[in-house]
Parts: sequence; structure tokens; C-alpha cells
Amino acid sequence: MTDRSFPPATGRVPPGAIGHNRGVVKRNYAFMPPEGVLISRLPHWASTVVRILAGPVLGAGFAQYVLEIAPGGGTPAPFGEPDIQHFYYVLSGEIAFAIEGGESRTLGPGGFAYLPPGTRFTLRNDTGSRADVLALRKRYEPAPGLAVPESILSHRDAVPMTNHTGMEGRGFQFLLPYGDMRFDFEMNLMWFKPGVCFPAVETHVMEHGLYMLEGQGLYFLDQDWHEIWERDFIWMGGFCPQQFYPTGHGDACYLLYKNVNRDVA
Ligand code: UGY
Ligand code: MN
Repeated sequence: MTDRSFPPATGRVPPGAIGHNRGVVKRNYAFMPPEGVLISRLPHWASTVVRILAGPVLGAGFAQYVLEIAPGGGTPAPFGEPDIQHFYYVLSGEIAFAIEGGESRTLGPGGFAYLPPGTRFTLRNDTGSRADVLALRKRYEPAPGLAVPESILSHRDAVPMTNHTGMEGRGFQFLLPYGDMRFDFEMNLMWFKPGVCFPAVETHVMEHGLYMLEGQGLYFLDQDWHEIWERDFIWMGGFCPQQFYPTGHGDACYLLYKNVNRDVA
């Protein structure tokens, strides 16, 4: 029997897999299924497989990663970078997160942390099984007269579900305080009931890093439709035409990075 699982248990390449893949990299967007994103290691992440999803080399103004942290792994010492903000969202497993000088908190799936520039922290996996964490780094753009935001450690269950669109079947969880001008980016959970798409193709100046968390659908990017499933990643550059159309029987949800609240010139 031909093995069609991925990666193939037999070690053989399944039919149709050579040279064919859903991954696309264009000038203004990239679509990345997880199987093609190879591993990196970084000195400040011990016992951690780092899968780099986006960065300046792609054209993105931010960097995004999946961290696969083995038991006992994580930051070997407190880590932080001047001028750079960090955001972490637990996909699976459990981590111990502490801001330097503060108490350690356990974050499970849906737990998240926002760190303003220069904040040193530790993120460790003290459990016996792997923890997967979505990570994002972005250089902070100060705004005249506005202070830098405080750190946030929270969980998606503590964030209200809203819907400003008036369109039935949509839901938004703004993980960072919505409309707070100190923040220069948003991280939003976008929920869709089956068959509910946004009403128009959007074309806007903001960039996106999109990580698919639940469900499936079709994503329109520039001029093309792409099938999207859990664990797929999309980078959308500024002014990339975009629209989502869910196709599954259950809810679809993605976590969306968006740069906001700053002028463009
Ligand atoms: O808020 C947004 O820009 C969002 N509607 N875009 C997206 O989901 N691609
Ligand atoms: Mn958008």
C-alpha cells in the first residue's frame, strides 16, 4: 500500500510530491505550508527547533517563528533586546514564563505574552513533553508623546469576543488593547463560522503574518486562491489584495499580526 502520510513513514516520497507543494513566494506575499519550513537553531533558544516563517529576507517588517521546545529547553538565561518587542502565543504544551524579577507563570494553549522593547524574560519548558509556541519580534516604532506599553501575560479565554462588522458569524479577539496608540501592532484572533467570508477583497497598507489555528478555507492573495489548513502560514505585504473564505464544517480561526497606529512616511 502506498504511504500518503507526511512525512512518509516508509521514508519514500509519496506520488505527486516531487516539485509540487502548496508553498508560494511572491513579491508581496508568501504562502507556507509547515512541511517545507526547515529547522533552524538559535543560541538563545536551548533544545529548541526554530522554524522561521517570516523576516526581512522575505520582505517582512517583522519576524515570526514557531518554536518547538523540548522538555528542559527554552531560554538558557534571561533574554531581551533593546528596541525590539516580543510576542509569544502557546500553540500546544505548557511553558513557564517569567519577566526578569517577576514571578513565573504557567501558560498553556491560548496563553500569550507581550513584551515591550528591552524587557528581559525567561521562557522554559519544565514539563516532560514538547511545547510549541508561536513567536513574533518587531522593532518598536515610538510615537511622540506616548509612553511604551506595559508587558501583558494573559490567556485568550480572558479576552472578549467582539464583532464590529455587523456580519453574523464573524468574531474578533484583540489580544492587545484595541485602539491603544502606544501599541504599533495588533495580534488578533479572527473567527469565522462556516461559509462566512469578508464582504470584499481588502487592499490595505498594513502587513500581516497569519498563522492558521483551526479549520480550513480558501485564501485569496493578490490574484490567486490558495487552500489553507491548520499550521499554514501566510505573509501578506502592504497592499496585497486579500480575502478569506472558510470551507470547513467547523469554525475557522487564525492569529493575525497587523502593524497599526503609525504613519507611513
Ligand atoms: O483586519 C484585517 O486586516 C483583516 N480583516 N485581514 C485579514 O484577515 N486578512
Ligand atoms: Mn487585512
